Amino acid sequence: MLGLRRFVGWIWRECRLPFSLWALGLWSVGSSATAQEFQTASSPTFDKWMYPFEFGTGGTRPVAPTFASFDPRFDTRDAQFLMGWKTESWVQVGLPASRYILSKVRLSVSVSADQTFIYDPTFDSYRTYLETNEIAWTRDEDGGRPVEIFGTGFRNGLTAEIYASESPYGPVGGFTSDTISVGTRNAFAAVYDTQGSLIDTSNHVGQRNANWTNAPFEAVPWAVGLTGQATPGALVPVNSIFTFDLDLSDPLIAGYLGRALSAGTLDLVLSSLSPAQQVTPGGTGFGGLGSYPQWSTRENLLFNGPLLEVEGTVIRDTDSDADGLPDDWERLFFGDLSAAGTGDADGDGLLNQEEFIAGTDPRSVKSAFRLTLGGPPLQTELSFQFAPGRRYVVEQSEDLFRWIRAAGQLSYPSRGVGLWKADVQPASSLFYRVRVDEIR
Ligand SMILES: [Ca+2]
Ligand SMILES: [Ca+2]
Ligand SMILES: [Ca+2]
Ligand SMILES: [Ca+2]
Repeated sequence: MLGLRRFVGWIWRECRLPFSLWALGLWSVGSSATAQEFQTASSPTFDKWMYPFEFGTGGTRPVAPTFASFDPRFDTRDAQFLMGWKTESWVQVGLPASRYILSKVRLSVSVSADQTFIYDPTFDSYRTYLETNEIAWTRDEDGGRPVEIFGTGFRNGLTAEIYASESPYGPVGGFTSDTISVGTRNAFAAVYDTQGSLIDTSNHVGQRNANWTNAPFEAVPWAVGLTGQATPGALVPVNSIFTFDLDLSDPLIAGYLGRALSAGTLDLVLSSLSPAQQVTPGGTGFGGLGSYPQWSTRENLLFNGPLLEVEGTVIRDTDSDADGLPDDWERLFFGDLSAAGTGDADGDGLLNQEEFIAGTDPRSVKSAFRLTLGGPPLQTELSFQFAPGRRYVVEQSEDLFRWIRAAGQLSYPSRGVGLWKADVQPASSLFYRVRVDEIR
């Protein structure tokens, strides 16, 4: 009798603060300085043109074109532009990713060649890049292709911490094979999938190659480049500045940035699926030589190289009034240290200390860590608001005493929504709780 089964949602608002570790002496006591805001404008520590035939010049050349190839031997995002920053001079490193609360992350990059591509300030669906005879194909209604910013993924043993200007593009050799660059490059433009994993978006519009069998998928960039120096649909003049404001309202993107600041290394990839040839499936190439932009790198002597502006607030561990709320967090949300960890300033039933841990706004009833229980027959679905830089663990119990980790799958189907799904046994009655932790 499915209709009689009853599932009760339960929230485990984990209160094991890092401060308890701190009290044991594992954390050094910081200064009580009041300035927790930070602001920086920085050139990349290194930048690199990522193209299979760059033959060692990728890190030193003054110009980085971005374009697509629809040749099945190459990644569709054939030429990408990687930029990396060491961040330790901007803000203290080593805090949990959740402690870097960002208000602005803006990249500015200048165009180093005159009128080589059409300005498109809006996202183009992957469907507009497919072959016109494919069912999912739709026409690209606006001229040109947007310039896009993505996160950076690494493979072949490389990581953001060790990757540098002289690091190899990909595995050595293979230039005569069919696998020159399909899904092999060491650093690549990446997005989060709905499981919260960072995945390669170099071939998301489809790749007719046995080495890349993924179906096409939508990959929404973290920012689209805008300029005031060209009109949409028109050619872009040399020295135009494109700005990219990263979408900080997406907790997955904010989490990526928080982890980068925690680790002290931030990498971003600039990319555009601009046609490198006249004939582009579903595309809007013009003329006969392709239509793609060229960007000034930090080595460029004529034009300004890339610049990244980052503004935010960092929440350090110091809790001078010992109420379980870091001073910086109290000041950010309340302006002073008068709030108490056990208070509930917005009356939403979540203590200020719980809102700190869950990454919710202690001044807003609408912002709270709550579970919603639902799902079709024989399935349980738990959904909740999720915040950047945190880990969520679902547990279940039959009696509210003995808890075990629940078998199910957590996903992030839409912005800011965590959704956990599991099959359930008929005639059982279970309690669930979700624990949220900062990621150290
Ligand atoms: Ca377009
Ligand atoms: Ca405090
Ligand atoms: Ca509250
Ligand atoms: Ca709240």
